[in-house]
Amino acid sequence: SQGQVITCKAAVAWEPNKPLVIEDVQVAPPQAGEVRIKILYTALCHTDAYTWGGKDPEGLFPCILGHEAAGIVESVGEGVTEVQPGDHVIPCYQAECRECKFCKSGKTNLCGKVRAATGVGVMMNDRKSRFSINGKPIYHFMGTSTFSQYTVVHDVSVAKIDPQAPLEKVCLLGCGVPTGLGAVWNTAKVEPGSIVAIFGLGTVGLAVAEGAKAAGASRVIGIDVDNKKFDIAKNFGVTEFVNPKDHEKPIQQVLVDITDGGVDYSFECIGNVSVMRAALECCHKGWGTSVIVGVAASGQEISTRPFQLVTGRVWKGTAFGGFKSRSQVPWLVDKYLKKEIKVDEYITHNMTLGEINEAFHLMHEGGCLRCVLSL
Ligand code: NAD
Ligand code: AHE
Ligand code: ZN
Repeated sequence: SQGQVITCKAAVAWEPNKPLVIEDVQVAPPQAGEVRIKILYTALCHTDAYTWGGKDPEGLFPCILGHEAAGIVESVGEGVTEVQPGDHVIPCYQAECRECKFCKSGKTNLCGKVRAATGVGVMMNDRKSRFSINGKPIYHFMGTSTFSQYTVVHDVSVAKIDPQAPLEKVCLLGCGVPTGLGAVWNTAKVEPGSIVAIFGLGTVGLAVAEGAKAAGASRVIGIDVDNKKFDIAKNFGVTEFVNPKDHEKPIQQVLVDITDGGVDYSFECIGNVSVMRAALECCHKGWGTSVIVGVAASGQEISTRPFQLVTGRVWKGTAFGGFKSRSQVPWLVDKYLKKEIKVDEYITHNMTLGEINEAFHLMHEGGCLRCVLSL
């Protein structure tokens, strides 16, 4: 099939909030600097639901969503040297070219090489999509579009991994788990003995808990509106649970009261701007740092009294946990193979691509962390 158009099944989002439709999609061959991947497994992340829900200012329709996946390289375009057909890979929505101003700064994992194209659903070369249905173009999403049996991505967005790793598990290392671990290890740099608060105990929040435990945090306080989360959260390192609904006082006050003045580090893993404010304001005066991980809807803005920052609290954010994708995803896969990080524990459901709409519904149920679809 190299050099040929492939027709395969993909879940197409025609319009915001309308059920995805499994369509026969034509996937063009990879051009220079591009890689065509046979996707074998993809999970659903809350960000897919956010874009599908019309809340993403970069959301374009019709598109093929999906960004947490694993597969095998089918073919490569001209000039691609780092992967070849047969390689096991994880697509990375945060690219790493190692040449741009961002990559060379040593200060960030963000990469500037292809971001302008991935933000508008096309490929860099010709600013066109490689997906079409009977000649009608379908937009890419986040430079990954993994809800398709075949996808085309930029070579700077492909992490080559150990072929012994089970793809049906390590697909999670494409987003949620690294984001939570990295928020703790790379962005906040939590020290042993720290008090940590985590708002939102989905996959991202639980990975923050796992990272905090590994970093030697003395207390890991999980905050969620769903009581069912606590039993699950204990297995990931959460030591205390607070449900804001059980309290009359603002949640930041509750946390300040139980921590002798506030937490050392807090993480917002929901995407709710009023919770982001609470997460900042529950931090200890003088040094407490709050990391925004959740993605807020279009038009939403954060606010607090500037005095919160004047008195030493720090507000930060993180994308993909600050991990350099092509370099560090293979390292995370190796850590999983050595049983140094969890992955299996976040997978609560397994389904097929054809059941993707049910999988999206499951995301709103407390019992679902990650649902992995086989393609
Ligand atoms: P999820 O839906 O599985 O988890 C969210 C949790 O928040 C749920 O347990 C829910 O009960 C809880 N919650 C909702 N409202 C709450 C409230 N007001 N107070 C307390 N808890 C509340 O989502 P996820 O897949 O874990 O993703 C979490 C967030 O992180 C999303 O916004 C997602 O878009 C974002 N995200 C960001 C990055 C990044 O790189 N920055 C990467 C992955 C995901
Ligand atoms: N498109 C949105 C922002 C979405 C967003 O912030 N995405 C995160 C990853 S979420 C993964 O589940 C991210 O990495 N952002 C950095 C980047 O380069 O996109 C908007 O508001 O426009
Ligand atoms: Zn994600």
